[in-house]
Amino acid sequence: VERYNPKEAEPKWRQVWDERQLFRTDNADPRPKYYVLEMFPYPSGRIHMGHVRNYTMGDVVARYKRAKGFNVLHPMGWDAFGMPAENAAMANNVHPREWTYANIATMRDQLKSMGLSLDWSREIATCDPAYYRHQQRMFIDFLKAGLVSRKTARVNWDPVDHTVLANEQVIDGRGWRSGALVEQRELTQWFFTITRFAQDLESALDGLTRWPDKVRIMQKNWIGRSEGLLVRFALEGGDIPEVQVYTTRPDTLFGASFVAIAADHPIARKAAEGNPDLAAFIEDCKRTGTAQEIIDKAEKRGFDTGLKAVHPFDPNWKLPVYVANFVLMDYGTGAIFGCPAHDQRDLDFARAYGLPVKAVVRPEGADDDFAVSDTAYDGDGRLFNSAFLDGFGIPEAKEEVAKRLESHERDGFPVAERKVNYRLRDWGVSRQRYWGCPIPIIHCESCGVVPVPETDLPVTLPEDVSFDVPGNPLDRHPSWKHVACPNCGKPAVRETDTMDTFVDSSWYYARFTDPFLETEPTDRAVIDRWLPVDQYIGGVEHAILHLLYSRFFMRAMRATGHSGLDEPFAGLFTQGMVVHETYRGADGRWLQPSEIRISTEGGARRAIELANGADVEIGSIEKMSKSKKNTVDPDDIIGTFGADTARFFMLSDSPPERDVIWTEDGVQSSHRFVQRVWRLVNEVATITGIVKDDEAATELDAASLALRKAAHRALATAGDDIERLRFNRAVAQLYELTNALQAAAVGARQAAETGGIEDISADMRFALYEAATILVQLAAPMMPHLAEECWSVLGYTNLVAETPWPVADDALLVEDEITLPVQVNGKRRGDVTVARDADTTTVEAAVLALEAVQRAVEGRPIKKIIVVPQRIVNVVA
Ligand code: ANZ
Ligand code: ZN
Repeated sequence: VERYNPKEAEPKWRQVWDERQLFRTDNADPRPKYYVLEMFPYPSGRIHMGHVRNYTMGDVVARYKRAKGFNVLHPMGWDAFGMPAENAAMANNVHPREWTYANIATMRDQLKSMGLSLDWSREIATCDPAYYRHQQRMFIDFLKAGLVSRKTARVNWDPVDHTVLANEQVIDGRGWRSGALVEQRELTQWFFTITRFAQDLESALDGLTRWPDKVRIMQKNWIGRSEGLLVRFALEGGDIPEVQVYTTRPDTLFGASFVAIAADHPIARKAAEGNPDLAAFIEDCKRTGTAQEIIDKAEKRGFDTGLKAVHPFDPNWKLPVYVANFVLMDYGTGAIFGCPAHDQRDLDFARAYGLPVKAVVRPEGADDDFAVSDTAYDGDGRLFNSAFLDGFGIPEAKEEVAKRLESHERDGFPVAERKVNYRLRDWGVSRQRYWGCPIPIIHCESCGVVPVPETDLPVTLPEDVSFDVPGNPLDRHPSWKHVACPNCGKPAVRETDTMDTFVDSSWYYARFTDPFLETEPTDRAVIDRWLPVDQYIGGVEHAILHLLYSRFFMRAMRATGHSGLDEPFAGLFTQGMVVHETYRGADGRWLQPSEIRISTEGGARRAIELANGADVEIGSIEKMSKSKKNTVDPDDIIGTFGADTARFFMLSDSPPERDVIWTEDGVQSSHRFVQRVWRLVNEVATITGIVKDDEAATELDAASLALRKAAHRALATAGDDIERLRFNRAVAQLYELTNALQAAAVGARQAAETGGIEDISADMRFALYEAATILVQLAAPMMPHLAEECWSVLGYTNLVAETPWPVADDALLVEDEITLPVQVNGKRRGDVTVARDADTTTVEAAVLALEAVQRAVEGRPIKKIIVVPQRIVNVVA
């Protein structure tokens, strides 16, 4: 046969699928539903290998579930708002919309060339007013339900992108996109009150059993639940009577050596009046970021206010009160008591300011002079140096302190109160950018904040904007923001902030269930049937933000009647990255894989630069990235080898949760497999012709039976592997079946050479044809184009993509032979293979016939043979 030509076959089959609308999903289809979704792409320009891997995995699941009889929803869209479009506008003077839609067009074609079984009729782009009008509607619904708030807050300001960043978008003190050092600014911002659901977001994680543990742990840590105590300390030396601190370690109260408050704590502000040095210190503190990481790394600094805090268990014990840079205003109460012996931050602080360090918890077995020097002790142990707590364990001591202070009153109120705290903050969604969803609010001098009436939605972005100066183009647009107040009709201004693009991606999966609906974001009946997404697949880099925001959104949508569910994603899979070797030329330039050639001489790999023949340094294997130039363009691979080869390679080389190393050899070998399957299926078709099911013999000869067993075993195992997303193992099954089928086909051909093809037994023809059929069906989710081509070679007139998944015959899955170890006088001499149900006499005869046994017996008389059924045989001579 001719070589398989993907360039011809692939577009042909895609057209057939298209014409038959095979992957269009009907919401009214009564079959059980299966919703498989991959994280939708940002239209950055071109797809990369990470996309190829992600979407191939999802497509295998979609095609498999479709064959298993599910009504599958497998949609695709574009996370289309965001800064890069504006950056491109600034750099190349092209409108963000044009840039975005041009990229979408390119990437859509690229994705289509992969042969993904997507329902393209449901495609959405988040920058389309037909999408974001519903987001604006939900914003208003959330606002009315108290799930949106407007607060003045100190925010992270990116001086390069000229926008606010969420804490999560500040990495090592720098903007996650621009890399610029983040500054602090005081701004009025819109927030989603995600903290309302903190407790539920945390506790519901336990029910997400089909999520990776690591993702659940990351979310748990992010939400950061802690159980503690609010303790009131009386203050002396000023007008303010007391300060309330939050502590999770009330057991360490007898080790307290100071009280510290945040720079923007009201007491600090008050104390700074008439104390210019303190005022200057406070100003200085505010310049460091609000993100936890920045604070953890900064040097601990403080300023003594002169105030004294009275220890709650000893009126004569006075603690100094500092303003400290490591205490945050927006956590707990913005005030702490410091216990240096048992908290590292407090210890660093105490050492810097010469404060006492008194240990009150010591590990089991330590003696009375247990002390800490440079490292705080935060381990387990027993209380000492602690009055009535001496000898208590930590939990008991915590409980005792809580109980005593709770029942102790000052000025008619308990001195302490138990409190569960969360590290989670409300989600600031205001962005001072153009290319985002406008926040549908109008500010009126008389009426205040007025939501845009539903009939006026969507609030669309103006087209005529400029990007020649920094700042928000919406804000400086001459007319866009000036409107009449919907309430009183007086001149008013629009909100010029747009929403964080994470809002767009927090509900797109819900919109996919009915993207045609114009009047509402979602249809309750439809969304509640489709959601949760059965299998969500994407990168682990979204483990916290995107997934947490989506979980919040589902809850908020439920609270406002847009859905009846809490959790958007029942199953989550986080795939590994695509990595590749890096190359550097003699002058240190990064080189693309296509710019070099590798040769192997005497076992050593050497690389040269194609352009000049110079030596190239082969560097470490790293995530494909433009900066290191170690990328391979999916278009090149698909153009050269076809989509099926690229897909197959992505599935075959390593477990899907691990990184896969892209290598030229790997791609070549995947392509050889494509060709091999093609030749093999053609060979089988030639030998067998079309074999009908009813030609199955009841009693097959041994070789035919063995082939049938191999095929059914591969079928059962691979199906199970795909269910569990163990794609590389499913691939291994495909290889095994191919080997078995090839061996059988060669054997049959040899037998036929003496006679003619017509001399191949009916049994074998049946088994070959069946095995080839199963092989093609197993291959179909992974290499869908090749599978269709092979399917028609086998004479099937329908499409493999519309053929139900074959059912493995249980009778063929049982192993009916068994191998038992054989011992002679207690020493292992060999194995015997017998029928599973063989009787003792048969087993004995088979054992005695073994050459190894005869040699070991050396002619001595056999005293007895002990057969332990299914286990072992012992010969006593
Ligand atoms: C006394 C103490 C002694 C503390 C000790 C810890 C160890 P988590 O578990 O994360 O909730 N803290 C409270 N509010 C703070 C704020 N606004 N800024 C900085 N630190 C703050 O942490 C709770 C602990 O962090 C609290 O318990 C408090 O210090 C500190 F041996 O109180 B602890
Ligand atoms: Zn008004």
